[in-house]
Amino acid sequence: MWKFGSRTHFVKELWSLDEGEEVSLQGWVYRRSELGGLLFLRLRDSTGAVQVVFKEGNLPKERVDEARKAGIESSIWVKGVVRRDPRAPGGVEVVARDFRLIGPSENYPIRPGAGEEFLLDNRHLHIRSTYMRNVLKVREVVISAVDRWFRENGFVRVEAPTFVGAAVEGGATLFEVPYFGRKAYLTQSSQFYLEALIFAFENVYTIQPSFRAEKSRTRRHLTEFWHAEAEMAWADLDGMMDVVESLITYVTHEVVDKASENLKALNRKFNPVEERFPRISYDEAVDIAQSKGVDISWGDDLGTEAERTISLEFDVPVFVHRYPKEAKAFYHKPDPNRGEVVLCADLLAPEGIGEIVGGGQRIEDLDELLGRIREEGLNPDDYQWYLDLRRYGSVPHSGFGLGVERLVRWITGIGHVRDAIAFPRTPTRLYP
Ligand code: NSS
Repeated sequence: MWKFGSRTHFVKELWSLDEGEEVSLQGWVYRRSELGGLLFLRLRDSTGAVQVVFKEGNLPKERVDEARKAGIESSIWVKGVVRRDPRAPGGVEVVARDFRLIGPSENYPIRPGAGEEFLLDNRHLHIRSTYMRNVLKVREVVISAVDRWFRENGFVRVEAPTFVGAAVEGGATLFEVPYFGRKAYLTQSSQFYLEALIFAFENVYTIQPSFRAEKSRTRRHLTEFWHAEAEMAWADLDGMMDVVESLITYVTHEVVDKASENLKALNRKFNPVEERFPRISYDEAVDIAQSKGVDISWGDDLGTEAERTISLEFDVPVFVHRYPKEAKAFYHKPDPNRGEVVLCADLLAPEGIGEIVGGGQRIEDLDELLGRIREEGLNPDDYQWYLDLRRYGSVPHSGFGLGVERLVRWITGIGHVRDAIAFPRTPTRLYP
Protein backbone atom coordinates (compact mmCIF):
# COMPACT_ATOMS: atom_id res chain seq x y z
CA MET A 1 0.00 0.00 0.00
CA TRP A 2 1.15 3.48 -0.78
CA LYS A 3 1.56 6.07 1.92
CA PHE A 4 0.29 9.55 1.17
CA GLY A 5 3.05 12.12 0.97
CA SER A 6 5.85 9.62 0.48
CA ARG A 7 8.17 9.74 -2.49
CA THR A 8 9.59 6.58 -4.01
CA HIS A 9 11.62 8.22 -6.78
CA PHE A 10 13.10 11.43 -8.00
CA VAL A 11 12.23 12.37 -11.58
CA LYS A 12 15.72 11.67 -12.93
CA GLU A 13 15.43 8.04 -11.75
CA LEU A 14 12.36 7.34 -13.91
CA TRP A 15 14.29 6.84 -17.11
CA SER A 16 15.98 3.69 -15.84
CA LEU A 17 12.73 2.06 -14.64
CA ASP A 18 10.73 -0.62 -16.44
CA GLU A 19 7.36 0.03 -18.01
CA GLY A 20 4.57 -0.56 -15.52
CA GLU A 21 6.63 0.14 -12.42
CA GLU A 22 4.74 2.04 -9.71
CA VAL A 23 6.17 5.33 -8.47
CA SER A 24 5.21 8.16 -6.11
CA LEU A 25 6.51 11.61 -6.99
CA GLN A 26 6.50 15.03 -5.32
CA GLY A 27 7.11 18.34 -7.00
CA TRP A 28 5.62 21.37 -8.70
CA VAL A 29 3.47 21.85 -11.77
CA TYR A 30 5.75 23.13 -14.48
CA ARG A 31 3.35 23.03 -17.46
CA ARG A 32 -0.25 21.97 -17.93
CA SER A 33 -2.51 21.22 -20.86
CA GLU A 34 -5.71 19.38 -21.67
CA LEU A 35 -6.22 17.48 -24.85
CA GLY A 36 -9.05 15.16 -25.90
CA GLY A 37 -10.33 14.69 -22.34
CA LEU A 38 -6.84 14.00 -21.01
CA LEU A 39 -5.10 16.25 -18.53
CA PHE A 40 -1.31 16.54 -18.77
CA LEU A 41 0.72 18.00 -15.90
CA ARG A 42 4.46 18.31 -16.18
CA LEU A 43 5.85 17.66 -12.72
CA ARG A 44 9.19 19.24 -11.84
CA ASP A 45 11.35 18.30 -8.89
CA SER A 46 14.93 19.24 -8.12
CA THR A 47 16.21 16.63 -10.59
CA GLY A 48 14.12 17.16 -13.70
CA ALA A 49 10.60 17.16 -15.13
CA VAL A 50 8.26 14.44 -16.36
CA GLN A 51 4.84 14.38 -17.98
CA VAL A 52 1.98 12.97 -15.89
CA VAL A 53 -1.21 11.90 -17.68
CA PHE A 54 -4.58 11.94 -15.94
CA LYS A 55 -7.42 9.90 -17.36
CA GLU A 56 -10.73 9.26 -15.68
CA GLY A 57 -11.06 5.57 -15.04
CA ASN A 58 -7.44 5.31 -13.95
CA LEU A 59 -8.21 7.21 -10.76
CA PRO A 60 -11.33 8.52 -9.00
CA LYS A 61 -13.06 11.44 -10.73
CA GLU A 62 -12.60 13.73 -7.70
CA ARG A 63 -8.84 13.19 -7.93
CA VAL A 64 -8.82 14.20 -11.58
CA ASP A 65 -10.88 17.28 -10.69
CA GLU A 66 -8.38 18.10 -7.97
CA ALA A 67 -5.57 17.80 -10.51
CA ARG A 68 -7.47 20.06 -12.92
CA LYS A 69 -7.35 22.75 -10.24
CA ALA A 70 -3.56 22.54 -9.94
CA GLY A 71 -2.27 25.76 -11.53
CA ILE A 72 1.31 26.43 -12.59
CA GLU A 73 3.72 26.03 -9.64
CA SER A 74 1.23 24.22 -7.41
CA SER A 75 2.96 21.60 -5.31
CA ILE A 76 1.59 18.14 -5.91
CA TRP A 77 1.92 14.48 -5.00
CA VAL A 78 1.28 11.83 -7.63
CA LYS A 79 1.24 8.09 -7.63
CA GLY A 80 1.27 6.36 -10.98
CA VAL A 81 2.91 3.86 -13.28
CA VAL A 82 5.77 4.40 -15.68
CA ARG A 83 4.92 4.23 -19.36
CA ARG A 84 7.24 4.44 -22.31
CA ASP A 85 5.71 6.62 -24.97
CA PRO A 86 7.67 8.20 -27.82
CA ARG A 87 5.17 11.09 -27.85
CA ALA A 88 6.06 12.08 -24.25
CA PRO A 89 8.97 14.52 -23.78
CA GLY A 90 12.00 12.34 -23.11
CA GLY A 91 10.07 9.19 -24.10
CA VAL A 92 8.77 8.43 -20.59
CA GLU A 93 5.58 9.49 -18.83
CA VAL A 94 3.71 8.59 -15.68
CA VAL A 95 0.09 7.48 -15.84
CA ALA A 96 -1.59 8.84 -12.70
CA ARG A 97 -3.38 6.47 -10.32
CA ASP A 98 -3.69 8.86 -7.39
CA PHE A 99 -3.14 12.54 -6.77
CA ARG A 100 -3.04 15.22 -4.06
CA LEU A 101 -2.87 18.97 -4.47
CA ILE A 102 -0.56 19.97 -1.63
CA GLY A 103 0.04 23.70 -2.02
CA PRO A 104 -2.21 25.40 -4.56
CA SER A 105 -0.85 28.16 -6.80
CA GLU A 106 -3.20 30.40 -8.71
CA ASN A 107 -2.23 32.94 -11.36
CA TYR A 108 1.52 32.38 -11.05
CA PRO A 109 2.82 35.82 -11.98
CA ILE A 110 5.75 34.72 -14.14
CA ARG A 111 4.62 34.08 -17.70
CA PRO A 112 6.53 33.68 -20.95
CA GLY A 113 7.68 37.02 -22.30
CA ALA A 114 7.92 38.71 -18.88
CA GLY A 115 10.26 41.72 -18.93
CA GLU A 116 13.67 41.84 -17.23
CA GLU A 117 12.71 44.23 -14.43
CA PHE A 118 9.58 42.23 -13.70
CA LEU A 119 11.65 39.07 -13.41
CA LEU A 120 14.09 40.82 -11.07
CA ASP A 121 11.21 42.09 -8.89
CA ASN A 122 10.01 38.49 -8.74
CA ARG A 123 13.43 36.92 -8.32
CA HIS A 124 12.19 34.94 -5.30
CA LEU A 125 9.94 33.08 -7.78
CA HIS A 126 12.11 33.32 -10.90
CA ILE A 127 14.87 31.25 -9.28
CA ARG A 128 12.59 28.25 -9.95
CA SER A 129 12.90 28.75 -13.71
CA THR A 130 14.94 26.39 -15.87
CA TYR A 131 17.30 29.24 -16.79
CA MET A 132 18.01 30.36 -13.23
CA ARG A 133 18.29 26.82 -11.89
CA ASN A 134 20.88 25.96 -14.53
CA VAL A 135 22.97 29.08 -13.91
CA LEU A 136 22.79 28.66 -10.12
CA LYS A 137 23.78 25.01 -10.41
CA VAL A 138 26.89 26.00 -12.39
CA ARG A 139 27.62 28.57 -9.68
CA GLU A 140 27.39 25.88 -7.02
CA VAL A 141 29.80 23.66 -8.95
CA VAL A 142 32.18 26.63 -9.40
CA ILE A 143 32.22 27.50 -5.69
CA SER A 144 32.69 23.88 -4.65
CA ALA A 145 35.51 23.47 -7.16
CA VAL A 146 37.29 26.61 -5.95
CA ASP A 147 37.01 25.39 -2.38
CA ARG A 148 38.24 21.91 -3.29
CA TRP A 149 41.20 23.17 -5.29
CA PHE A 150 42.44 25.28 -2.41
CA ARG A 151 41.96 22.52 0.16
CA GLU A 152 43.75 19.98 -2.00
CA ASN A 153 46.64 22.34 -2.62
CA GLY A 154 47.65 23.09 0.95
CA PHE A 155 45.60 26.24 1.63
CA VAL A 156 43.83 26.76 4.96
CA ARG A 157 40.32 28.20 4.80
CA VAL A 158 39.83 31.27 6.97
CA GLU A 159 37.21 33.98 7.49
CA ALA A 160 37.54 37.73 7.79
CA PRO A 161 35.21 40.38 9.27
CA THR A 162 32.53 42.16 7.27
CA PHE A 163 32.68 45.37 9.35
CA VAL A 164 36.03 47.05 8.85
CA GLY A 165 37.66 50.34 9.81
CA ALA A 166 39.48 51.36 6.63
CA ALA A 167 39.59 51.04 2.85
CA VAL A 168 41.48 48.35 0.95
CA GLU A 169 40.54 49.31 -2.60
CA GLY A 170 40.12 53.09 -2.37
CA GLY A 171 37.64 55.29 -0.53
CA ALA A 172 35.35 55.95 -3.50
CA THR A 173 33.57 52.60 -3.28
CA LEU A 174 33.27 52.28 0.52
CA PHE A 175 29.90 51.59 2.09
CA GLU A 176 29.63 53.45 5.37
CA VAL A 177 27.69 51.94 8.27
CA PRO A 178 26.94 53.59 11.64
CA TYR A 179 28.76 51.66 14.34
CA PHE A 180 27.99 52.69 17.92
CA GLY A 181 28.78 56.34 17.39
CA ARG A 182 31.66 55.60 15.04
CA LYS A 183 31.94 54.95 11.33
CA ALA A 184 32.49 51.45 10.09
CA TYR A 185 32.63 50.22 6.49
CA LEU A 186 31.59 47.06 4.72
CA THR A 187 34.65 45.16 3.60
CA GLN A 188 35.79 45.64 0.00
CA SER A 189 38.21 42.72 0.20
CA SER A 190 39.48 40.38 2.91
CA GLN A 191 43.02 40.80 1.64
CA PHE A 192 44.56 42.57 4.65
CA TYR A 193 43.16 39.99 7.06
CA LEU A 194 44.47 37.19 4.85
CA GLU A 195 47.86 38.92 4.87
CA ALA A 196 47.79 38.72 8.68
CA LEU A 197 46.74 35.07 8.61
CA ILE A 198 49.63 33.92 6.39
CA PHE A 199 51.87 34.37 9.43
CA ALA A 200 49.89 31.57 11.07
CA PHE A 201 49.18 29.30 8.10
CA GLU A 202 51.38 30.50 5.19
CA ASN A 203 48.78 29.74 2.50
CA VAL A 204 45.21 30.84 3.21
CA TYR A 205 41.97 31.46 1.33
CA THR A 206 38.45 32.61 1.94
CA ILE A 207 35.18 32.64 0.01
CA GLN A 208 32.90 35.37 1.33
CA PRO A 209 31.11 38.52 0.17
CA SER A 210 32.84 41.82 -0.58
CA PHE A 211 30.98 45.10 -0.92
CA ARG A 212 31.57 48.00 -3.30
CA ALA A 213 29.51 51.16 -3.57
CA GLU A 214 29.87 51.07 -7.36
CA LYS A 215 27.42 53.48 -8.85
CA SER A 216 28.29 52.41 -12.37
CA ARG A 217 25.53 50.31 -13.86
CA THR A 218 27.42 47.76 -15.89
CA ARG A 219 27.09 44.10 -16.74
CA ARG A 220 29.94 43.21 -14.40
CA HIS A 221 29.39 45.16 -11.21
CA LEU A 222 27.39 44.20 -8.16
CA THR A 223 27.39 46.10 -4.87
CA GLU A 224 27.72 42.77 -3.05
CA PHE A 225 29.69 40.01 -4.73
CA TRP A 226 31.26 36.73 -3.64
CA HIS A 227 34.98 36.99 -3.47
CA ALA A 228 37.36 34.01 -3.45
CA GLU A 229 40.65 35.40 -2.17
CA ALA A 230 43.98 33.77 -1.44
CA GLU A 231 47.24 34.93 0.11
CA MET A 232 50.57 33.12 0.02
CA ALA A 233 53.67 33.69 2.12
CA TRP A 234 56.95 33.52 0.17
CA ALA A 235 55.21 33.81 -3.22
CA ASP A 236 56.15 36.34 -5.89
CA LEU A 237 54.07 37.66 -8.79
CA ASP A 238 54.88 34.71 -11.06
CA GLY A 239 54.02 32.26 -8.27
CA MET A 240 50.68 33.98 -7.84
CA MET A 241 49.91 33.75 -11.57
CA ASP A 242 50.82 30.03 -11.51
CA VAL A 243 48.28 29.46 -8.73
CA VAL A 244 45.51 31.40 -10.49
CA GLU A 245 46.19 29.46 -13.68
CA SER A 246 45.90 26.05 -11.99
CA LEU A 247 42.81 27.10 -10.05
CA ILE A 248 40.93 28.41 -13.10
CA THR A 249 41.96 25.41 -15.20
CA TYR A 250 40.69 23.04 -12.50
CA VAL A 251 37.40 24.90 -12.08
CA THR A 252 36.64 24.84 -15.82
CA HIS A 253 37.28 21.08 -15.92
CA GLU A 254 35.07 20.49 -12.91
CA VAL A 255 32.22 22.46 -14.46
CA VAL A 256 32.44 20.53 -17.71
CA ASP A 257 32.56 17.26 -15.72
CA LYS A 258 29.77 18.02 -13.27
CA ALA A 259 27.49 20.55 -14.94
CA SER A 260 27.63 19.76 -18.66
CA GLU A 261 23.85 19.18 -18.71
CA ASN A 262 23.29 22.62 -17.25
CA LEU A 263 25.61 24.25 -19.78
CA LYS A 264 23.81 22.43 -22.58
CA ALA A 265 20.43 23.59 -21.28
CA LEU A 266 21.83 27.14 -21.39
CA ASN A 267 22.93 26.59 -25.01
CA ARG A 268 26.47 27.22 -23.89
CA LYS A 269 29.36 25.58 -25.68
CA PHE A 270 32.20 25.82 -23.20
CA ASN A 271 35.53 24.05 -23.34
CA PRO A 272 37.75 23.68 -20.31
CA VAL A 273 40.92 25.77 -20.53
CA GLU A 274 44.46 24.48 -20.27
CA GLU A 275 47.48 26.01 -18.58
CA ARG A 276 49.39 28.14 -19.44
CA PHE A 277 47.65 31.41 -20.08
CA PRO A 278 49.43 34.13 -22.07
CA ARG A 279 51.07 36.78 -19.85
CA ILE A 280 51.29 40.20 -21.43
CA SER A 281 52.54 43.41 -19.87
CA TYR A 282 50.33 46.42 -19.32
CA ASP A 283 52.43 48.20 -21.98
CA GLU A 284 51.56 45.53 -24.54
CA ALA A 285 47.91 45.63 -23.45
CA VAL A 286 47.76 49.39 -24.04
CA ASP A 287 49.35 48.93 -27.49
CA ILE A 288 46.71 46.34 -28.41
CA ALA A 289 43.85 48.53 -27.15
CA GLN A 290 45.19 51.60 -28.98
CA SER A 291 45.68 49.66 -32.21
CA LYS A 292 42.00 48.69 -32.01
CA GLY A 293 40.94 52.28 -31.62
CA VAL A 294 40.31 52.41 -27.85
CA ASP A 295 40.89 55.86 -26.37
CA ILE A 296 43.50 55.08 -23.71
CA SER A 297 46.92 56.48 -22.78
CA TRP A 298 49.74 54.92 -20.82
CA GLY A 299 48.96 55.50 -17.14
CA ASP A 300 45.20 54.99 -17.32
CA ASP A 301 43.68 51.94 -15.67
CA LEU A 302 42.30 49.56 -18.29
CA GLY A 303 38.60 50.38 -18.44
CA THR A 304 35.77 48.11 -19.49
CA GLU A 305 36.28 48.97 -23.16
CA ALA A 306 40.03 48.31 -23.18
CA GLU A 307 39.63 45.04 -21.28
CA ARG A 308 36.89 43.94 -23.64
CA THR A 309 39.02 44.72 -26.67
CA ILE A 310 42.09 42.95 -25.32
CA SER A 311 40.18 39.88 -24.19
CA LEU A 312 38.62 39.57 -27.64
CA GLU A 313 42.15 39.19 -29.07
CA PHE A 314 42.66 35.92 -27.15
CA ASP A 315 40.43 32.88 -27.01
CA VAL A 316 41.89 31.88 -23.63
CA PRO A 317 42.21 33.82 -20.37
CA VAL A 318 45.12 36.27 -20.46
CA PHE A 319 47.14 37.87 -17.66
CA VAL A 320 47.97 41.56 -17.88
CA HIS A 321 50.81 42.36 -15.49
CA ARG A 322 52.79 45.38 -14.26
CA TYR A 323 50.30 48.25 -14.31
CA PRO A 324 51.40 51.83 -13.61
CA LYS A 325 51.68 52.53 -9.90
CA GLU A 326 49.02 55.26 -10.10
CA ALA A 327 46.42 52.90 -11.52
CA LYS A 328 46.57 50.47 -8.60
CA ALA A 329 46.02 50.43 -4.81
CA PHE A 330 48.83 51.50 -2.46
CA TYR A 331 49.81 48.02 -1.22
CA HIS A 332 51.23 46.75 -4.53
CA LYS A 333 54.99 46.26 -4.62
CA PRO A 334 56.77 48.45 -7.18
CA ASP A 335 58.85 46.51 -9.69
CA PRO A 336 62.47 46.79 -8.45
CA ASN A 337 63.62 46.99 -12.09
CA ARG A 338 61.14 49.65 -13.09
CA GLY A 339 59.74 51.85 -10.34
CA GLU A 340 56.83 53.30 -12.29
CA VAL A 341 55.03 49.95 -12.51
CA VAL A 342 53.87 47.54 -9.79
CA LEU A 343 54.09 43.75 -9.54
CA CYS A 344 50.39 43.10 -10.08
CA ALA A 345 48.37 41.06 -12.54
CA ASP A 346 44.76 40.93 -13.60
CA LEU A 347 43.32 37.93 -15.39
CA LEU A 348 41.02 38.83 -18.28
CA ALA A 349 38.51 36.18 -19.36
CA PRO A 350 37.94 35.75 -23.10
CA GLU A 351 34.92 36.70 -25.23
CA GLY A 352 35.04 40.31 -24.09
CA ILE A 353 34.30 39.44 -20.44
CA GLY A 354 37.39 41.20 -19.07
CA GLU A 355 38.79 41.09 -15.54
CA ILE A 356 37.82 38.15 -13.35
CA VAL A 357 40.89 38.09 -11.06
CA GLY A 358 43.03 40.88 -9.61
CA GLY A 359 46.11 40.42 -7.48
CA GLY A 360 49.84 40.69 -7.14
CA GLN A 361 52.85 40.92 -4.88
CA ARG A 362 52.54 43.09 -1.75
CA ILE A 363 55.01 45.60 -0.34
CA GLU A 364 56.81 43.76 2.47
CA ASP A 365 59.00 46.67 3.64
CA LEU A 366 57.65 48.89 6.44
CA ASP A 367 59.09 52.22 5.24
CA GLU A 368 58.11 51.61 1.65
CA LEU A 369 54.53 50.80 2.67
CA LEU A 370 54.32 53.86 4.94
CA GLY A 371 55.62 55.99 2.07
CA ARG A 372 52.93 54.69 -0.29
CA ILE A 373 50.17 55.20 2.30
CA ARG A 374 51.26 58.83 2.73
CA GLU A 375 51.64 59.35 -1.02
CA GLU A 376 48.03 58.26 -1.50
CA GLY A 377 46.87 60.75 1.14
CA LEU A 378 45.72 57.98 3.49
CA ASN A 379 46.03 58.12 7.25
CA PRO A 380 48.73 55.74 8.57
CA ASP A 381 46.81 55.52 11.89
CA ASP A 382 44.08 53.58 10.11
CA TYR A 383 46.63 50.99 9.00
CA GLN A 384 48.73 50.44 12.15
CA TRP A 385 47.85 46.78 12.48
CA TYR A 386 48.52 46.26 8.77
CA LEU A 387 51.89 48.00 9.18
CA ASP A 388 52.67 45.73 12.15
CA LEU A 389 52.75 42.82 9.72
CA ARG A 390 55.86 44.51 8.27
CA ARG A 391 57.31 45.09 11.75
CA TYR A 392 57.28 41.51 12.99
CA GLY A 393 58.82 38.98 10.67
CA SER A 394 57.69 40.35 7.32
CA VAL A 395 57.98 38.04 4.32
CA PRO A 396 57.61 38.46 0.58
CA HIS A 397 54.03 37.51 -0.20
CA SER A 398 51.40 37.65 -2.91
CA GLY A 399 47.70 37.03 -3.33
CA PHE A 400 44.66 37.60 -5.44
CA GLY A 401 40.89 37.97 -5.49
CA LEU A 402 38.54 36.16 -7.87
CA GLY A 403 35.04 37.49 -8.52
CA VAL A 404 32.78 34.45 -8.37
CA GLU A 405 29.93 36.02 -10.34
CA ARG A 406 32.29 37.18 -13.09
CA LEU A 407 33.74 33.69 -13.42
CA VAL A 408 30.23 32.21 -13.55
CA ARG A 409 29.20 34.80 -16.12
CA TRP A 410 32.06 33.78 -18.38
CA ILE A 411 31.53 30.03 -17.99
CA THR A 412 27.75 30.18 -18.52
CA GLY A 413 27.84 32.86 -21.22
CA ILE A 414 25.08 34.87 -19.49
CA GLY A 415 24.84 38.56 -20.28
CA HIS A 416 25.04 40.06 -16.80
CA VAL A 417 26.69 39.18 -13.46
CA ARG A 418 23.39 39.72 -11.65
CA ASP A 419 22.09 36.40 -13.02
CA ALA A 420 25.10 34.61 -11.54
CA ILE A 421 23.75 35.14 -8.00
CA ALA A 422 20.32 34.23 -6.62
CA PHE A 423 19.51 37.60 -5.03
CA PRO A 424 21.62 40.29 -6.70
CA ARG A 425 22.44 43.63 -5.09
CA THR A 426 22.97 46.61 -7.36
CA PRO A 427 22.59 50.36 -6.74
CA THR A 428 18.91 50.12 -7.61
CA ARG A 429 18.08 46.69 -6.27
CA LEU A 430 17.54 45.75 -2.64
CA TYR A 431 14.36 43.71 -3.21
CA PRO A 432 13.64 40.83 -2.92
O1 NSS B 1 39.44 45.07 -6.74
S1 NSS B 1 40.00 43.82 -7.19
O2 NSS B 1 40.52 43.79 -8.51
N1 NSS B 1 41.16 43.34 -6.20
C1 NSS B 1 41.00 43.20 -4.88
O3 NSS B 1 39.97 43.43 -4.27
C2 NSS B 1 42.18 42.62 -4.14
N2 NSS B 1 42.21 43.20 -2.79
C3 NSS B 1 42.01 41.12 -4.09
C4 NSS B 1 43.17 40.43 -3.45
O4 NSS B 1 44.27 40.57 -3.95
N3 NSS B 1 42.96 39.69 -2.40
O5 NSS B 1 38.83 42.76 -7.10
C5 NSS B 1 39.13 41.40 -7.33
C6 NSS B 1 38.06 40.77 -8.19
C7 NSS B 1 37.92 41.42 -9.56
O6 NSS B 1 38.85 40.87 -10.45
C8 NSS B 1 36.51 41.05 -9.93
O7 NSS B 1 36.46 39.75 -10.45
C9 NSS B 1 35.80 41.07 -8.61
O8 NSS B 1 36.77 40.95 -7.60
N4 NSS B 1 35.06 42.32 -8.40
C10 NSS B 1 33.73 42.46 -8.59
N5 NSS B 1 32.79 41.57 -8.97
C11 NSS B 1 31.51 42.02 -9.06
N6 NSS B 1 31.13 43.29 -8.77
C12 NSS B 1 32.05 44.19 -8.36
N7 NSS B 1 31.66 45.42 -8.05
C13 NSS B 1 33.42 43.79 -8.27
N8 NSS B 1 34.55 44.43 -7.91
C14 NSS B 1 35.53 43.52 -8.00
